[in-house]
Amino acid sequence: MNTLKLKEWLKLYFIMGSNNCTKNPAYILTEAIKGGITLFQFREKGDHCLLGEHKYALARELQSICREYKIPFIVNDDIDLALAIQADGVHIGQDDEDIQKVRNRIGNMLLGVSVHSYAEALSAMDAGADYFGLGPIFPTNTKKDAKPVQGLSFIQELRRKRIHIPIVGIGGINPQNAHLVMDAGADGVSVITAISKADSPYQAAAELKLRTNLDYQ
Ligand code: 3NM
Repeated sequence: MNTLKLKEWLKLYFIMGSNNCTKNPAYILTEAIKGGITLFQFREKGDHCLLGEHKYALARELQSICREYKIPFIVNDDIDLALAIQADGVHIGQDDEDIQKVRNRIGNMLLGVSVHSYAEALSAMDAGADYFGLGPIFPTNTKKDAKPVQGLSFIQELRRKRIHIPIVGIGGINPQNAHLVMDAGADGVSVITAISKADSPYQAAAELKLRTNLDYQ
């Protein structure tokens, strides 16, 4: 897909599943969109997550909100779900289905891949990834099996090695530190808690937007 458009989509990348929410997920997503998120990933994973038809129903509900506001809707990991509801894309990790196989199954849909080393980045690119998620940049409690904190240096390393594929940072990103991730060379920031558990998801998204556009000093 067009790289410039993809980079616009990735700027403020909000991820959420029902177990990341202390309020109604549809309400949080709508507020986050109004605050300025540019893409949404449905990630129904971990303790107490919804399964089967309940998961499917929430995906449809959140997808319809994204469609109303013209925000791309990406599904984490669950390729069958993404295909069944015609999502705009999928995001997978290294422990999920083989990247090349996923690319073959989804055709031209957007494909994001989490990578943790230069070697993983090269093979994900070869297999057809459209963008990378790099993390955890800062400490996070949200993902139980997160790798050790990478800091900003992995983003800088990939840029130094002339990897030009779009990159989003993930893990512990909030309005106070988001500008550091952009300064390191990322095209966008992905957040869960900073928006999903904020008192005002609208305000949190608006602050992140301001700071990822680097209007903020
Ligand atoms: N992936 P929060 S860290 C889903 O390092 C996820 O690949 C990570 O949540 C990775 O914004 C992470 O609440 C959790 O820290 C991000």
